[in-house]
Amino acid sequence: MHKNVKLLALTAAAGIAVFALAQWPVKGLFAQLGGSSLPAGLEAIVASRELSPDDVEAALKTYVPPGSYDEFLLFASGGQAGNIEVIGVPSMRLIKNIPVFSKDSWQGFGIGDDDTKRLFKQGAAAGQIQEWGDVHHPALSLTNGQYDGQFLFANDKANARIGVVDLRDFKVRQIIKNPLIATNHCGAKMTENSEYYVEGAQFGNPLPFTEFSPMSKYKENYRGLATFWPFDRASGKFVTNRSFTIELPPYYQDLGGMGKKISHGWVFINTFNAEMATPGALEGKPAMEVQVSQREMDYLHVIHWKKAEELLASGKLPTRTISGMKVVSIDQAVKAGILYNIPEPKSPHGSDVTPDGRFIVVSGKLDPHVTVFSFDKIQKAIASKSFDGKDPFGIPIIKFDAAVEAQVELGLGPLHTEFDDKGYAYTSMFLDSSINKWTLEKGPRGEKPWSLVESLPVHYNTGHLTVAGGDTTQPYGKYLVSLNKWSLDRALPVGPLHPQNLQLIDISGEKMKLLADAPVVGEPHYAVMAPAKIFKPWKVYPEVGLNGLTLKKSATATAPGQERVARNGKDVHVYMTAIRSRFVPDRIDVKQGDKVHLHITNLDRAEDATHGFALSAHNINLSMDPGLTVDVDFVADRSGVFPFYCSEFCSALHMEMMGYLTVAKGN
Ligand code: K7E
Ligand code: CUA
Repeated sequence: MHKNVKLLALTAAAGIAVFALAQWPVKGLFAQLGGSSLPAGLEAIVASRELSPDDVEAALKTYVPPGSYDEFLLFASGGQAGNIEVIGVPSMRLIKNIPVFSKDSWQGFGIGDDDTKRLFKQGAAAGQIQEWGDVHHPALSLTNGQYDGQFLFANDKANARIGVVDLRDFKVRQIIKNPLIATNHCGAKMTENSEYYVEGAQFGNPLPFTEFSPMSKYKENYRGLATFWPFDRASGKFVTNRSFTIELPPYYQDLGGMGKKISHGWVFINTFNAEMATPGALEGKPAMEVQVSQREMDYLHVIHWKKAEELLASGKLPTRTISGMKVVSIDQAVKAGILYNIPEPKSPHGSDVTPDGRFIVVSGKLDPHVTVFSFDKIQKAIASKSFDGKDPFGIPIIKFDAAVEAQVELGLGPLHTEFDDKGYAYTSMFLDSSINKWTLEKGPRGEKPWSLVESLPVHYNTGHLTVAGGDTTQPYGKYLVSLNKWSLDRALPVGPLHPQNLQLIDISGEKMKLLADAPVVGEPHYAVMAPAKIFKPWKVYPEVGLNGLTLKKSATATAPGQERVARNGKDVHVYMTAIRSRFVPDRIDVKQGDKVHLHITNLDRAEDATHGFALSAHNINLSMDPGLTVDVDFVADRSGVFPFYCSEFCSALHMEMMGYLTVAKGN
């Protein structure tokens, strides 16, 4: 069956080639396949759909026959939708949504269950539960600088939080909130062996942000920072009480490039607003966009975190505790030789380290070049104290000329850079709406070093791009996805809010080739892409009665035959099981004012036998994957009769999988 499909596709390609020979200028694939005969019908399809040879080639390259799988998985940030979308490549089909900071009623995430309540509580900001997030930078866990398929991390720019997704079940296990800062950005990058997740602030604020200080004291009292959160692979969690933070000036810390191989132990975080401007439009101040673009240069922070870690371990680096966080002051960081600045051109954004760790590529949004710094030169400049004075906070400024390796003119609005397996670099050009391919120190096909090779238009205003493994020590290459901010005419009109547009680009050949448009939900920022085969997710949970958050046997798991209702004063505990196609018990009779604790165990062991639990008029929908025990608490505060039912169509008798909650009037 499978073989036949492939055979058909091949014959189709061959056949189309003949047709193409007759109709269009002959190119690539068609030239190679010419001479075969065209199966009946295919010629008509190509003609009626008005497909060009390029279209047909793209179709054949992206077509994944029914029942077959994609080669890569793309984890794309859903931006202010607060989620991560898992997309198959090359088909660009949405395979899964992972809710991280925002609710998702399909997965019963945040729709009443105790586990999400606990998670959201971990992620409370200034004491308030936040039910959404702004995901910018997903990151995969690394072993020796390469994706290991175990964990996925995502930052929430809006609330300076980080979520950990366990890739055994593609679910969030932990949300941490940085108590010092309101917003983050540079995060979502892991060190080479997932030792630390590095979180940088975005907008300056007093430390902590919950202390008021007037804007007029911005320079004195506002700060930025970089927090190093140690990740413990065994527990799959951040060990928050072992974190350390390096205080930074109140420039806006933006993206960070993580050192690799020879530069392992260092992180390179760019900043903007070295002007330290503050808003005040009504007081006659120019707009922030004007104030923040005054200077020719901002600063790239160069941080030796490995040395900080060592000095902290031996007690040689003084810290103070703020809001429970261990903070190294700017002064101490400078004194210890772990913090430097390098000037970087106008409105910097991306900071990306080459796979060999030798170069750091920085893009200034308002500079037509990308600037390439050499790690080796930075080391030499530090050793020889090749400094250009200090910034207002006493941080030594490494001489630009001493650190720069090359400036490559690419065009307008360069943002982010990634690398392929052949030695090319690719930069997203926001203003030019293109992906620009360029050479590093060697042109893989003999091109000039440090030079633009090719520019491919994208639609439109690309933000990030991602190459498969493009931020690791060993990129896979083959595919590149451009994550575009505007879509304009790229999708059928569906009202004034357009879908955002991802575009799949084939980078395996000499020329880049646009293969597909893929509209997505939410604002796409960064994405990471890895071969599907590195992931080994469970098909069902390994045992029955697991708690979905701890993955340990739940204290409230209920074995078949053990279903019961236990009343303790006003607390009513219901130990329920779900199995195709019934709930036991299927009637819950309580009095108004009772506190109901439902504990539902899905006893099914079959793959995909998920049950739901939707309770009318109580804002509750649970999702119980096979093996899970899910808990929910609520007060039966209104009298009445409330049906509950399974909200996953699980069997032929799914419609009958129901019950009633009856609430008698209290007195
Ligand atoms: Cu360029 Cu927040 Cu990564 Cu968006 S950031 S594009
Ligand atoms: Cu269980 Cu439908």
